[in-house]
Amino acid sequence: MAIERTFSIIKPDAVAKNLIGPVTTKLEEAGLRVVASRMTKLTQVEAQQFYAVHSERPFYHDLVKFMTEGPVVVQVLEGENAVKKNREIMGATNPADAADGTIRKAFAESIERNAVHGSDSPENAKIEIGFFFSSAELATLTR
Ligand code: IDP
Ligand code: MG
Repeated sequence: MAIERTFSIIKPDAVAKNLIGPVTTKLEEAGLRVVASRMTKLTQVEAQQFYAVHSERPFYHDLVKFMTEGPVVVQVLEGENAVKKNREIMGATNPADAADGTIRKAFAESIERNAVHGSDSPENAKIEIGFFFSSAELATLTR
């Protein structure tokens, strides 16, 4: 398996609870390397566009509100099988279903306020990385 990249967001709930370090440690301990990282506050339009795939879902409006309530950390993670590895260390969407040792089991409050986002496929990882990081910026930051 070649080295792959995925996209991660440390969501407003986790940032507000001072958990940037502990969340990033879990990612690093899982074998993922942070190759780009930036704190930002999503605008309503950014959150709407980022989660456009969920626009018909009943939770969409609240999700956009949550994702814009405070700063987030957007990251590019690199490693073998990074997309799958990140999904594993994140845990299930609903923390009640998340396995022991996962980020959501340890830090998430609810199915909505669940600490982290992670791309669900290599194709979406590319799209999501491109949403937040320019290719010039990534080229500069790559080891
Ligand atoms: P994922 O983040 O595990 O990939 P998705 O189904 O893609 O889960 O949902 C995106 C985000 O929308 C979730 O991480 C969570 O913040 C929110 N969400 C998903 N399902 C629900 C729900 O049933 N109620 C409230 N919020 C939800
Ligand atoms: Mg998803």
